[in-house]
Amino acid sequence: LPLFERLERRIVDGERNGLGEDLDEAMKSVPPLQIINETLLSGMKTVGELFGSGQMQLPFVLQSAEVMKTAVAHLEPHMEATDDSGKGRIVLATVKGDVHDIGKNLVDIILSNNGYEVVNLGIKQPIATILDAAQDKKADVIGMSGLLVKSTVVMKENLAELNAKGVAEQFPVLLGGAALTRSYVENDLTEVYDGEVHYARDAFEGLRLMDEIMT
Ligand code: B1M
Repeated sequence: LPLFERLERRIVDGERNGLGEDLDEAMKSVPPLQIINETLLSGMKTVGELFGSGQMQLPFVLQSAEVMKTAVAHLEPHMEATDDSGKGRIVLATVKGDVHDIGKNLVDIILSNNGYEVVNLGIKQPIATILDAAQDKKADVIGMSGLLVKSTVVMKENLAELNAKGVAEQFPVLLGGAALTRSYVENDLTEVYDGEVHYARDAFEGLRLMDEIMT
Protein backbone atom coordinates (compact mmCIF):
# COMPACT_ATOMS: atom_id res chain seq x y z
CA LEU A 1 0.00 0.00 0.00
CA PRO A 2 1.10 3.60 -0.55
CA LEU A 3 2.41 5.32 2.60
CA PHE A 4 -0.67 7.27 3.69
CA GLU A 5 -3.09 4.44 2.99
CA ARG A 6 -0.79 2.16 4.93
CA LEU A 7 -0.78 4.55 7.88
CA GLU A 8 -4.55 4.71 7.89
CA ARG A 9 -4.65 0.93 7.64
CA ARG A 10 -2.37 0.64 10.67
CA ILE A 11 -4.95 2.44 12.80
CA VAL A 12 -7.78 0.24 11.57
CA ASP A 13 -5.76 -2.96 11.99
CA GLY A 14 -4.14 -1.90 15.27
CA GLU A 15 -0.75 -2.66 13.73
CA ARG A 16 2.15 -0.83 15.31
CA ASN A 17 5.13 -2.63 13.76
CA GLY A 18 6.90 -0.11 11.56
CA LEU A 19 4.59 2.69 12.66
CA GLY A 20 7.37 5.05 13.74
CA GLU A 21 9.23 4.61 10.45
CA ASP A 22 6.09 5.29 8.43
CA LEU A 23 5.31 8.39 10.46
CA ASP A 24 8.84 9.71 10.02
CA GLU A 25 8.55 9.13 6.29
CA ALA A 26 5.16 10.88 6.18
CA MET A 27 6.51 13.91 8.05
CA LYS A 28 8.96 14.50 5.22
CA SER A 29 6.09 15.68 3.05
CA VAL A 30 3.18 16.53 5.38
CA PRO A 31 3.08 18.39 8.72
CA PRO A 32 2.24 16.24 11.77
CA LEU A 33 -1.14 17.81 12.45
CA GLN A 34 -2.25 17.18 8.93
CA ILE A 35 -1.20 13.53 9.26
CA ILE A 36 -3.42 13.28 12.34
CA ASN A 37 -6.36 15.09 10.82
CA GLU A 38 -6.40 13.59 7.37
CA THR A 39 -4.93 10.15 7.81
CA LEU A 40 -5.10 8.89 11.38
CA LEU A 41 -8.52 10.29 12.24
CA SER A 42 -9.87 8.84 9.04
CA GLY A 43 -8.68 5.45 10.31
CA MET A 44 -10.40 6.01 13.67
CA LYS A 45 -13.58 6.91 11.83
CA THR A 46 -13.49 3.58 10.02
CA VAL A 47 -12.91 1.83 13.34
CA GLY A 48 -16.01 3.55 14.75
CA GLU A 49 -18.07 2.48 11.76
CA LEU A 50 -16.88 -1.13 11.90
CA PHE A 51 -17.53 -1.30 15.64
CA GLY A 52 -20.93 0.38 15.28
CA SER A 53 -22.02 -2.11 12.65
CA GLY A 54 -20.81 -5.10 14.64
CA GLN A 55 -17.95 -5.94 12.28
CA MET A 56 -15.26 -5.21 14.84
CA GLN A 57 -15.03 -6.38 18.42
CA LEU A 58 -14.10 -4.18 21.35
CA PRO A 59 -10.59 -5.54 22.04
CA PHE A 60 -9.64 -4.62 18.49
CA VAL A 61 -11.08 -1.12 18.93
CA LEU A 62 -8.87 -0.80 21.97
CA GLN A 63 -5.83 -1.90 19.94
CA SER A 64 -6.62 0.70 17.30
CA ALA A 65 -6.96 3.34 20.01
CA GLU A 66 -3.56 2.36 21.42
CA VAL A 67 -1.91 2.64 18.02
CA MET A 68 -3.60 6.02 17.53
CA LYS A 69 -2.19 7.20 20.85
CA THR A 70 1.29 5.91 20.04
CA ALA A 71 1.15 7.68 16.68
CA VAL A 72 0.05 10.99 18.21
CA ALA A 73 2.77 10.72 20.87
CA HIS A 74 5.32 10.12 18.10
CA LEU A 75 4.15 13.16 16.13
CA GLU A 76 3.67 15.58 19.00
CA PRO A 77 7.31 16.62 19.54
CA HIS A 78 7.44 17.60 15.86
CA MET A 79 4.49 19.95 16.01
CA GLU A 80 5.03 23.62 15.61
CA ALA A 81 4.41 25.47 18.83
CA THR A 82 3.67 29.17 18.84
CA ASP A 83 5.93 31.48 20.77
CA ASP A 84 3.17 33.12 22.71
CA SER A 85 2.41 31.56 26.04
CA GLY A 86 0.19 32.35 28.95
CA LYS A 87 -2.87 33.05 26.83
CA GLY A 88 -5.05 31.44 29.48
CA ARG A 89 -5.67 28.33 31.50
CA ILE A 90 -8.20 25.56 30.92
CA VAL A 91 -9.11 22.60 33.08
CA LEU A 92 -9.92 19.72 30.76
CA ALA A 93 -11.59 16.40 31.57
CA THR A 94 -13.59 13.55 30.15
CA VAL A 95 -16.83 13.47 32.11
CA LYS A 96 -17.95 10.91 34.68
CA GLY A 97 -18.63 7.44 33.29
CA ASP A 98 -16.76 8.00 30.03
CA VAL A 99 -13.32 6.57 29.22
CA HIS A 100 -12.78 8.06 25.76
CA ASP A 101 -9.79 10.35 25.81
CA ILE A 102 -8.17 10.45 22.38
CA GLY A 103 -10.12 13.54 21.33
CA LYS A 104 -9.62 15.26 24.67
CA ASN A 105 -5.90 14.64 24.51
CA LEU A 106 -5.78 16.08 21.00
CA VAL A 107 -7.48 19.19 22.30
CA ASP A 108 -4.82 19.31 25.03
CA ILE A 109 -2.03 19.09 22.44
CA ILE A 110 -3.50 21.74 20.15
CA LEU A 111 -4.17 24.18 22.98
CA SER A 112 -0.82 23.55 24.70
CA ASN A 113 1.01 24.14 21.44
CA ASN A 114 -0.86 27.38 20.95
CA GLY A 115 -0.14 29.25 24.13
CA TYR A 116 -2.64 27.80 26.60
CA GLU A 117 -1.92 26.10 29.87
CA VAL A 118 -3.92 22.90 30.04
CA VAL A 119 -4.69 21.10 33.28
CA ASN A 120 -5.70 17.70 31.96
CA LEU A 121 -7.54 15.76 34.66
CA GLY A 122 -8.01 12.57 32.65
CA ILE A 123 -11.10 10.42 32.22
CA LYS A 124 -14.25 9.65 34.26
CA GLN A 125 -14.06 12.88 36.22
CA PRO A 126 -16.97 13.86 38.46
CA ILE A 127 -17.97 17.51 38.31
CA ALA A 128 -16.87 18.09 41.92
CA THR A 129 -13.29 17.18 40.97
CA ILE A 130 -13.43 19.34 37.86
CA LEU A 131 -14.70 22.32 39.81
CA ASP A 132 -12.15 21.85 42.59
CA ALA A 133 -9.35 21.81 40.04
CA ALA A 134 -10.74 24.84 38.21
CA GLN A 135 -10.87 26.84 41.43
CA ASP A 136 -7.59 25.54 42.74
CA LYS A 137 -5.70 26.28 39.52
CA LYS A 138 -7.60 29.50 38.90
CA ALA A 139 -8.68 28.30 35.48
CA ASP A 140 -10.20 30.71 32.98
CA VAL A 141 -12.27 28.03 31.28
CA ILE A 142 -13.68 24.58 32.08
CA GLY A 143 -13.48 22.08 29.22
CA MET A 144 -15.46 18.86 29.15
CA SER A 145 -15.26 16.02 26.68
CA GLY A 146 -17.52 13.01 26.30
CA LEU A 147 -18.27 10.58 23.49
CA LEU A 148 -21.16 8.55 24.81
CA VAL A 149 -24.73 9.68 24.35
CA LYS A 150 -24.99 9.23 28.11
CA SER A 151 -22.23 11.83 28.51
CA THR A 152 -24.34 14.52 26.89
CA VAL A 153 -26.79 14.06 29.77
CA VAL A 154 -23.93 14.12 32.27
CA MET A 155 -22.76 17.40 30.78
CA LYS A 156 -26.20 18.86 31.30
CA GLU A 157 -26.20 17.73 34.93
CA ASN A 158 -22.69 19.13 35.35
CA LEU A 159 -23.71 22.53 34.05
CA ALA A 160 -26.74 22.56 36.33
CA GLU A 161 -24.42 21.71 39.21
CA LEU A 162 -21.96 24.49 38.36
CA ASN A 163 -24.87 26.87 38.09
CA ALA A 164 -26.19 25.81 41.49
CA LYS A 165 -22.73 26.42 42.94
CA GLY A 166 -22.89 29.97 41.63
CA VAL A 167 -19.77 29.77 39.47
CA ALA A 168 -21.39 30.22 36.06
CA GLU A 169 -20.21 33.82 35.68
CA GLN A 170 -16.70 32.77 36.62
CA PHE A 171 -16.26 29.84 34.25
CA PRO A 172 -17.06 29.84 30.56
CA VAL A 173 -17.45 26.22 29.46
CA LEU A 174 -16.09 24.55 26.34
CA LEU A 175 -17.69 21.26 25.31
CA GLY A 176 -16.82 18.67 22.71
CA GLY A 177 -17.13 15.01 21.77
CA ALA A 178 -18.71 12.94 19.07
CA ALA A 179 -22.15 12.51 20.67
CA LEU A 180 -22.72 16.23 21.11
CA THR A 181 -24.39 18.38 18.51
CA ARG A 182 -24.34 22.11 18.13
CA SER A 183 -28.10 22.35 18.48
CA TYR A 184 -28.14 20.28 21.68
CA VAL A 185 -25.47 22.51 23.19
CA GLU A 186 -27.01 25.74 21.99
CA ASN A 187 -30.59 24.85 22.86
CA ASP A 188 -30.58 22.38 25.75
CA LEU A 189 -27.37 23.23 27.54
CA THR A 190 -27.34 27.01 27.45
CA GLU A 191 -30.74 26.74 29.09
CA VAL A 192 -29.32 25.30 32.32
CA TYR A 193 -26.22 27.50 32.55
CA ASP A 194 -26.08 31.22 33.23
CA GLY A 195 -22.51 31.53 31.94
CA GLU A 196 -21.06 31.03 28.46
CA VAL A 197 -21.38 27.59 26.86
CA HIS A 198 -19.41 26.86 23.70
CA TYR A 199 -19.51 23.84 21.41
CA ALA A 200 -16.39 22.76 19.54
CA ARG A 201 -16.81 20.30 16.69
CA ASP A 202 -13.08 19.57 16.67
CA ALA A 203 -9.87 20.54 18.39
CA PHE A 204 -9.25 23.46 16.05
CA GLU A 205 -12.62 24.94 16.73
CA GLY A 206 -11.73 24.46 20.40
CA LEU A 207 -8.65 26.62 19.87
CA ARG A 208 -10.58 29.26 17.96
CA LEU A 209 -13.19 29.39 20.72
CA MET A 210 -10.55 29.66 23.44
CA ASP A 211 -9.05 32.63 21.58
CA GLU A 212 -12.52 34.14 21.37
CA ILE A 213 -13.29 33.55 25.04
CA MET A 214 -9.97 34.98 26.19
CA THR A 215 -10.18 38.24 24.23
CO1 B1M B 1 -16.06 3.59 22.34
N1 B1M B 1 -17.80 4.15 21.67
N2 B1M B 1 -16.92 2.58 23.74
N3 B1M B 1 -14.28 3.00 22.79
N4 B1M B 1 -15.49 4.37 20.73
C1 B1M B 1 -17.82 5.14 20.58
C2 B1M B 1 -17.89 6.57 21.12
C3 B1M B 1 -19.13 4.72 19.79
C4 B1M B 1 -19.79 5.85 19.00
C5 B1M B 1 -18.77 3.53 18.87
C6 B1M B 1 -19.94 3.02 18.05
O1 B1M B 1 -20.82 2.40 18.57
N5 B1M B 1 -19.95 3.28 16.77
C7 B1M B 1 -20.02 4.16 20.96
C8 B1M B 1 -20.94 5.18 21.66
C9 B1M B 1 -22.40 4.96 21.37
C10 B1M B 1 -23.31 5.79 22.18
O2 B1M B 1 -23.04 6.35 23.20
N6 B1M B 1 -24.49 5.88 21.65
C11 B1M B 1 -18.98 3.59 21.88
C12 B1M B 1 -19.23 2.61 22.88
C13 B1M B 1 -20.63 2.04 22.88
C14 B1M B 1 -18.26 2.20 23.81
C15 B1M B 1 -18.45 1.23 24.99
C16 B1M B 1 -19.75 1.39 25.78
C17 B1M B 1 -18.32 -0.19 24.43
C18 B1M B 1 -18.57 -1.30 25.42
O3 B1M B 1 -17.95 -1.36 26.46
N7 B1M B 1 -19.50 -2.13 25.06
C19 B1M B 1 -17.20 1.56 25.84
C20 B1M B 1 -17.49 2.75 26.77
C21 B1M B 1 -16.79 2.71 28.03
C22 B1M B 1 -17.04 3.99 28.82
O4 B1M B 1 -16.72 5.06 28.37
N8 B1M B 1 -17.61 3.83 30.00
C23 B1M B 1 -16.24 2.02 24.79
C24 B1M B 1 -14.86 1.87 24.88
C25 B1M B 1 -13.97 2.28 23.91
C26 B1M B 1 -12.48 1.93 23.93
C27 B1M B 1 -11.88 1.91 25.33
C28 B1M B 1 -12.28 0.58 23.28
C29 B1M B 1 -11.90 3.02 22.97
C30 B1M B 1 -11.48 4.31 23.68
C31 B1M B 1 -10.01 4.39 23.95
C32 B1M B 1 -9.61 5.75 24.45
O5 B1M B 1 -10.19 6.79 24.16
N9 B1M B 1 -8.58 5.73 25.23
C33 B1M B 1 -13.15 3.38 22.13
C34 B1M B 1 -13.09 4.04 20.88
C35 B1M B 1 -11.72 4.25 20.30
C36 B1M B 1 -14.26 4.49 20.21
C37 B1M B 1 -14.39 5.11 18.80
C38 B1M B 1 -14.26 3.96 17.80
C39 B1M B 1 -13.40 6.20 18.42
C40 B1M B 1 -13.32 7.36 19.37
C41 B1M B 1 -12.14 8.23 19.04
O6 B1M B 1 -11.11 8.17 19.69
N10 B1M B 1 -12.26 9.04 17.97
C42 B1M B 1 -15.84 5.74 18.88
C43 B1M B 1 -16.53 5.89 17.55
C44 B1M B 1 -16.78 7.34 17.18
O7 B1M B 1 -16.45 8.27 17.85
N11 B1M B 1 -17.47 7.51 16.09
C45 B1M B 1 -16.45 4.99 19.99
C46 B1M B 1 -11.21 9.92 17.53
C47 B1M B 1 -11.24 11.23 18.35
C48 B1M B 1 -10.12 12.14 17.93
O8 B1M B 1 -12.47 11.85 18.13
O9 B1M B 1 -13.06 11.90 20.57
O10 B1M B 1 -14.73 12.63 18.81
P1 B1M B 1 -13.35 12.51 19.27
O11 B1M B 1 -12.72 13.99 19.40
C49 B1M B 1 -12.80 14.98 18.39
C50 B1M B 1 -14.01 15.90 18.53
O12 B1M B 1 -15.14 15.25 19.07
C51 B1M B 1 -13.52 17.03 19.36
O13 B1M B 1 -12.16 17.15 18.97
C52 B1M B 1 -11.62 15.87 18.65
C53 B1M B 1 -10.65 15.93 17.49
O14 B1M B 1 -10.75 17.02 16.67
N12 B1M B 1 -13.53 16.98 20.81
C54 B1M B 1 -13.48 18.13 21.55
C55 B1M B 1 -13.59 15.95 21.68
N13 B1M B 1 -13.57 16.38 22.93
C56 B1M B 1 -13.50 17.71 22.90
C57 B1M B 1 -13.45 18.65 23.93
C58 B1M B 1 -13.39 20.00 23.57
C59 B1M B 1 -13.36 20.39 22.25
C60 B1M B 1 -13.41 19.47 21.22
O15 B1M B 1 -13.33 20.98 24.48
C61 B1M B 1 -13.33 20.68 25.85
